[in-house]
Amino acid sequence: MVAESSEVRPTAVRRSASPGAGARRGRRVGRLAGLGFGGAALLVLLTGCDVGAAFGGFGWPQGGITPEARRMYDLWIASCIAALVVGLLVWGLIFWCIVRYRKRGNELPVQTRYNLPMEFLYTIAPVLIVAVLFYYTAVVQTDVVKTTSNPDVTVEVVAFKWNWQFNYRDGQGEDANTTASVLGTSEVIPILVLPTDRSIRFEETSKDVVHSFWVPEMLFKRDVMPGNIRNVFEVSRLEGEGAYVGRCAELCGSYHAFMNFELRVVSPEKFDRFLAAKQDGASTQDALTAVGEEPYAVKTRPFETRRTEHNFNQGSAAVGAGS
Ligand SMILES: [Cu+2]
Repeated sequence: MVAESSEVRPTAVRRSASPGAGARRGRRVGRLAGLGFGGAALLVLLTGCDVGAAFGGFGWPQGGITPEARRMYDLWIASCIAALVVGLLVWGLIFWCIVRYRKRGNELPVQTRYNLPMEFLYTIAPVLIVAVLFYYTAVVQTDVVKTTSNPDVTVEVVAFKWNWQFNYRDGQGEDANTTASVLGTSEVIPILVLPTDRSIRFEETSKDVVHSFWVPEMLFKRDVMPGNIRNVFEVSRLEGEGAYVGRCAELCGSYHAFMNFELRVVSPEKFDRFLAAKQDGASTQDALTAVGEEPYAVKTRPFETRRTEHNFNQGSAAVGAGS
């Protein structure tokens, strides 16, 4: 019985040329159609059509406030659609084969081997898919990390355990001068005020260990390194006025979770007035009030650091009380 079913009969192999050819053609046409549809979906999505919103962004955070954030979002959505198209095609073929070629008796089905066009197709198709994904990823990544020679605003981000300082600079690089500065403390969340519709360059440096500057709505974070490393990135513009929480996204010590700041995006006119007030010596809170903004952070608050306590468990008097 076993010997009989595993035996490949020459007649069966020969016969495969005619009935198998139709199935092969159909499958090839199906796969090519899937590829074509996937490519078309990728193109449509990369040109700005937001199908992803209907699917909750396929898990990607929505509501980006920079053109760069939107481009990354579009890339993710397009990649998900392409993956789904390929997935549906493959699942469809699997289930179709399960039903179409289920065991009907002891007769060995048509054996198809050394089918060169088929092997060529399932080697080339994945390579093509990866190449297309790689191409669009490289294009978007290059765009996101691109810097320009003359940004409208340059801000130096100084991270330290466990807070932030934001220095508004009159030029680029270490040699430029700070014209105004915002410094956070344990009691006051630092507010990074920036304008809409202007390109902004962030120059990051750390006083101690590695931190990471992260505003979730920018869909971007970049490590802030100590020493001579000055990490730089730019956003071509901020699109939505409002307040956005910012965080340190690199575990940097025991108070790492307390390193919040607030990004306050205001109109260019308000920003100019805010900066002028700061340069005249006003405090950040006074300057914010002067331009009609909330003086303190609205999206996050200072954490209870308990720095006066000898232990981290206020509810438990026994801990640390014996010394
Ligand atoms: Cu940190």
